Amino acid sequence: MYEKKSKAILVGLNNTGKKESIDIEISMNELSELTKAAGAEVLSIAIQNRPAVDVTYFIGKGKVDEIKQLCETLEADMVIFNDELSGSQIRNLEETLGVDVIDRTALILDIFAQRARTKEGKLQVELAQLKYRMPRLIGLGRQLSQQGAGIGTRGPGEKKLETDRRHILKRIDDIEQELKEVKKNREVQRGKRSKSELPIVALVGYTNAGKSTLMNSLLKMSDQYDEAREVYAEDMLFATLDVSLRRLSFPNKLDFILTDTVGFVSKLPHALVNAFKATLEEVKYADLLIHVIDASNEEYNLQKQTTLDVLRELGVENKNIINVYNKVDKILDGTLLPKEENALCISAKANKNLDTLIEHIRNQIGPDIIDVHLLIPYDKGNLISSLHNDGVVLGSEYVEEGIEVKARVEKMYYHKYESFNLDK
Ligand SMILES: Nc1nc2c(ncn2[C@@H]2O[C@H](COP(=O)(O)OP(=O)(O)OP(=O)(O)O)[C@@H](O)[C@H]2O)c(=O)[nH]1
Ligand SMILES: [Mg+2]
Repeated sequence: MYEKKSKAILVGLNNTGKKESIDIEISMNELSELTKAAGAEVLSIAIQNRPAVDVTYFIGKGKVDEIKQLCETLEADMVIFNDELSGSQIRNLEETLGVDVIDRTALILDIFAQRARTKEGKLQVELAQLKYRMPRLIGLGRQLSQQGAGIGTRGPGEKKLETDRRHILKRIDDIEQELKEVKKNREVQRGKRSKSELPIVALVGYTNAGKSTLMNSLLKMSDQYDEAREVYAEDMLFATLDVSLRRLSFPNKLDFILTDTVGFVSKLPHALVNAFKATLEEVKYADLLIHVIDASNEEYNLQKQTTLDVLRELGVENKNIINVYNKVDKILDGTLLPKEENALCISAKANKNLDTLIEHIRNQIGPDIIDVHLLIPYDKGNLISSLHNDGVVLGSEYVEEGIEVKARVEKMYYHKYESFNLDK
């Protein structure tokens, strides 16, 4: 790893025309979280109000001079821009400021480069990085000439990134070939899985919303719990990069595959979304999506919208979705949350309302017919006759506490009998 922690000044452009913009503030806060996730320290945040982008410096020259001063005073060694810069803007800014300059995209790519673990993940990140670099080679002179260059120049697995255009093109080609192979493999796996005909439920949502925590909690409640099957969940952006699939079974034949995957963030670089399309394909094949929303985050509406935008980009916005408002243990007044159809409030960490979530999942993908083993008390004898209408009675026996019945009921009527089910 790098011995010295980079110290960064963040710069954002507010071109909304309004003097104060909440959007830019939210966006800068997020940039600050991303910077920390990459392992750097945020010294200061600067915003320029300006109607249009400056071709040479992205922001106005006066502001550049101001930031140069700030860099010297605070001893910053890096400036991070909230928007994508061109190669020549990077070069001009670095020449004037005398420190490394990177943009939001390079920052996100850097976090991904640090986190990628599987071969596929690493290849996807490297591909996205190379595609980002190709048109910017001219601007990356300073960073690449430095020893032990930091954020924005590392490749997955600490590999030094290519700097020669011809080599880059060759490498892009090689990676694309390799990814094709990986994809073939994945299709074979998927083929096998679809033969088993288990429905697929995919967790989606903003990064840090609690997807992996929810996966672990559901795993614990299922019949197949084993600590070794837990996935990594941590309080940091992009804790998960690779897809994990786990088979879960619950009583009454609710059997499905749950997938956990990379979270989203606003302005997710295009190159990255493209590179991760193969990974995200798991979402495409899902029968049901669970959209995990961090209800304790003030910006949850914006985060929700961002997730929906990425889903649209992937062409999966029309799937059945259950919205789960997570982390309700952290908020004081859950009643303020929106009342929507197909939505519920849960706490993945404190195991709140997960039973209800499982029933929601059952309603969407569970078997249409449920096998039941009931013990109906004698004073509820009328249920036996309604059972004949709602399903098929397979056998019954009179015992001391009531009538024991084995039957098959249609899912839509199951709620009437649920509390008498001995197998529950
Ligand atoms: N208080 C509280 N914290 C939660 C809850 N669910 C998750 N967290 C915490 O939120 C943080 C992020 O959780 P993860 O499960 O890693 O989130 P994720 O959506 O998988 O995030 P990425 O993989 O980074 O996209 C962890 O510190 C969790 O412990 C919850 O219901 N309540
Ligand atoms: Mg995760």
